[in-house]
Amino acid sequence: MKSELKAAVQARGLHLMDIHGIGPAGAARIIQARTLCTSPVHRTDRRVPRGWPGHVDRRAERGVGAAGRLGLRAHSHRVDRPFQARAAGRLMGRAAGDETKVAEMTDTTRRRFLQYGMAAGAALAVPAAAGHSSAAALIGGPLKKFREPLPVPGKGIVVASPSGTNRYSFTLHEISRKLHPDLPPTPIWAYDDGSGLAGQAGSFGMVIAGQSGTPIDASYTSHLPETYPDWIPVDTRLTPRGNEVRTMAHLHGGFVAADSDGNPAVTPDGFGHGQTQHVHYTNALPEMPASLRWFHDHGFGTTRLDVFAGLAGGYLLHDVHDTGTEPNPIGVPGGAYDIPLVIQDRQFRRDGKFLYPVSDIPGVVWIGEYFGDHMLVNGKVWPFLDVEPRMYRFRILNGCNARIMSLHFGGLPMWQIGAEGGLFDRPVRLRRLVLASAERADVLVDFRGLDGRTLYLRNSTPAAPVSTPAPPLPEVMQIRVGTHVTKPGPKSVPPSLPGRRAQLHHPVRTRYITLNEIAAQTAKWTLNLSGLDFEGRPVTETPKAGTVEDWVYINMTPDTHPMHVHLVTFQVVGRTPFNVSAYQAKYGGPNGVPGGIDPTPFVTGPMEPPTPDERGFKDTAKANPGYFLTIRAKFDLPAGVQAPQTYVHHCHIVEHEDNDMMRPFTVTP
Ligand SMILES: [Cu+2]
Repeated sequence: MKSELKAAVQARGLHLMDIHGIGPAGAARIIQARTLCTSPVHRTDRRVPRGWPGHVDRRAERGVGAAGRLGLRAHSHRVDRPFQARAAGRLMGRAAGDETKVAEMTDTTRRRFLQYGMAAGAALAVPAAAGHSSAAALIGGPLKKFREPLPVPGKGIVVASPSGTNRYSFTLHEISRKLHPDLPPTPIWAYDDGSGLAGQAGSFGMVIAGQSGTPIDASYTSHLPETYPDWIPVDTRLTPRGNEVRTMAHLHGGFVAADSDGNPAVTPDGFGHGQTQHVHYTNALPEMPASLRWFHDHGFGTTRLDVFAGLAGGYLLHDVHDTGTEPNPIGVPGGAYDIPLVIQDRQFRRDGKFLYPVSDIPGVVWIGEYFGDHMLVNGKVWPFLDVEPRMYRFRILNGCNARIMSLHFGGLPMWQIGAEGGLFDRPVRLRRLVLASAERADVLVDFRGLDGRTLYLRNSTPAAPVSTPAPPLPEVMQIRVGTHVTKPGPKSVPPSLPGRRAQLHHPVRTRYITLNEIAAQTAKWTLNLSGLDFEGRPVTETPKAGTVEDWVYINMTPDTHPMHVHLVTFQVVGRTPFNVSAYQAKYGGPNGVPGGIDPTPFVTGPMEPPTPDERGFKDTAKANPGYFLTIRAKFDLPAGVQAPQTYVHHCHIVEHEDNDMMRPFTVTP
């Protein structure tokens, strides 16, 4: 075993000490985990089934028959342990505080913690009660905080230059940047607008600024390597072409034709080295008003890795009301006082590379969730921001793979003026902002009267019923309030806004979609929607173009899942508590509870209305454990786009999405 370890170390170009902040014992654990994963099993060859857009039959050339594929795809008949045991363990732990939390944890949660702790450790003190000593052996600590300024558009974040009128030509390639003064340069994957990215300071470095109502054509040409480098651990059971890099840009929140969406139901193989993806972004109104959307990679089975590697950018739309300038006609801060905050957690190796741990389950590389022990904002580790004592607008995006954050400015009030789908009709006052992966909030914060003070943007564990296995990572960013005001800006928060309250009517149909986790902690660990994996046929969600539907996401797991629907923005109707165990007992099967079964007979209380921050249209919403989430959307297609069009909906914990908590849906004529 020792010589195998050594060989694995050499094969992967690793050194026992090359992981930032950990000692040899921790490193050995990681390398051991990697060693166990050098011969991944091919669970499937992934492609789109016959009859779907994008289907190509390659069985003959690969010599893989349908039967063989089905055999490999067969799910375990072992059903995950009952909901209550795990949820209760989680809740008890949370109530009792961090120390007992680990002791009370169920195996699932403990393993997730240790997975994180092995590599990171510093943020966690795992007590001996957990039965593992490796975390205690970890040494070192996280990097020093608040050493570098926050990159902002035009200063550290590149505002994309068009290559023609309303046209952008991006290349994807690997660059490296120092994300912290004490780290060696970190290799990252980036979208290059042709500028060469000299203006990119960190790992998040690009924003497209567009105008609502004006379409944009874009192309993405891959200059990435043909195969994944050692720091990006692919689980080839989940990918269409093994270790080949196959990327695909998706405009998150885009109202676009299916073939411009960047989704794996249309283009399962994605785009490889030298290939170009061409897209047309409508920016159509009313679907795409002034707002922060984002574009990021959506490679089939590798979204978590490609986004982790850096393939994400901002997509900022302005319109005649919300110009982004100062003075802004809607009475909110603009210009240099309108700042995107893209928050992402990461782990680092000692050589500066991002670290993505691998599973310690034999044959498995994929892990259930990726949590970092360093917080990056706009691509820099724990930055600081100098502000003037006046009002600011922050457009906050949770760009983490899996972390759900409860953000606050140390008790300062926040006024939320919009969410994923654009501005609200009026501001909403908040003290905390709970954002799951891909959720966004447009907020005003007033620093008047705080001259000379140092404040912090902090993160805490979200309150129930939100549930996440994320280890704590409390600090996000430092805010240094100066004493001089260059431009005074708005004096008060505007009483109303030219945005929309989400209020849709007359759903023609209700669809019931279950969220299941199967065979956790085994080699057959997967998650699914409605008991079907991504390739499972037929396409079960088939809304008719132009109609309104209610979709009910029924959470059978102990964790919160942020559910994202492509194409549409939606109204959160509410969340209803129900008896998960009874529903599971009556309808559960080897792949969880199938879809289509109304859980109403199992409700245990009234529907809870949307939270204040869910006032407007959203494209991602939290499905909490113990509840079913009802959303309502109008399934329009862009002008000139004919049904049928196939998109996807999925959990935006990208690890879950990559391991099948994703399904196609087809907008039908
Ligand atoms: Cu999920």
